[in-house]
Amino acid sequence: MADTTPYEPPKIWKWDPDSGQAFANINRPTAGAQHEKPLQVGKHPLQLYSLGTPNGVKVTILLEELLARGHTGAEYDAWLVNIGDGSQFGSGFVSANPNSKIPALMDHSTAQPTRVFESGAILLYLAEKFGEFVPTDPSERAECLSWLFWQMGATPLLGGGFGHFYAYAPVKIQYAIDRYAMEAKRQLDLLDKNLAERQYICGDEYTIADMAIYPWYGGVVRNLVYNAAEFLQVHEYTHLIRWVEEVGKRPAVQRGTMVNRPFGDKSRQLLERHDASDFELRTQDILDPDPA
Ligand SMILES: N[C@@H](CCC(=O)N[C@@H](CS)C(=O)NCC(=O)O)C(=O)O
Repeated sequence: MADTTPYEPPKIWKWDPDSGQAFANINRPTAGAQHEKPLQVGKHPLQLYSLGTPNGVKVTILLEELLARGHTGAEYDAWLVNIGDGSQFGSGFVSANPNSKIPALMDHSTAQPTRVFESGAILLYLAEKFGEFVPTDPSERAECLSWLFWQMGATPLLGGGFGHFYAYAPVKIQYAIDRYAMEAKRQLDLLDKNLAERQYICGDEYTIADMAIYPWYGGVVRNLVYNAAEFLQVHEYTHLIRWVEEVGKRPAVQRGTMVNRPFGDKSRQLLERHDASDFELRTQDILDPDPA
């Protein structure tokens, strides 16, 4: 348990691997590979290395949406990266993403394989590659990219700020929780007000901005992350709830949120995805059934 007495920072910060911080086993103050491990490569041009967290499922939702629109070139292999055991620090993964965080994409359809990291960059790369889910009209495109970049900048305050101090920190610090609960509610109110006037985040069209924002803010509204729905009084955000329900019903969203998911209901866990039939044939309730 961390010390709760007032903290006077030393002149020079030093890393304490036994600090008792949440995620202390994987976090460290350096970047780069920590062990040798090549990446696995499957049969499709697109190789995704990920985990079914909100950042991971943004990409699998888009890939499933592209396939639903008939883009067979969006077929992909999705490999599970277990960030709890440090797989993000393997040499192969680090060559795909030097930042050591899921998701990472390798596109083998280019002359030399193209690496893409940061979920927002992956969404934009794929949307541009297939000419879908990102508007071409300059004003509409600017609106879409504004909300996409908003999500990438805003959500660390929701997750790394509010979620960390409310749900994960070993001590509850009122100053930190107050600060980030205020910001979390401000963000929820912003989305609610935007969605009071529009069907989707950027207007009438469903875009990569919806796919980026849904996994995080849908998770909060549905109480799937941080167990804070009551604390944040999420029922107040009725327009946001309407949109979450609408997006959540899309078949591609249902499929995308199953990929690389090693937790929750076994019938919704597809640990690796290599073929469209895997959703019917290779979920964990089938591969690893509970004893009768
Ligand atoms: N800004 C990055 C954030 C990615 C991220 O934070 N991924 C987390 C899981 S959701 C991760 O891989 N954490 C492992 C670690 O920090 O070591 C993105 O959107 O791609």
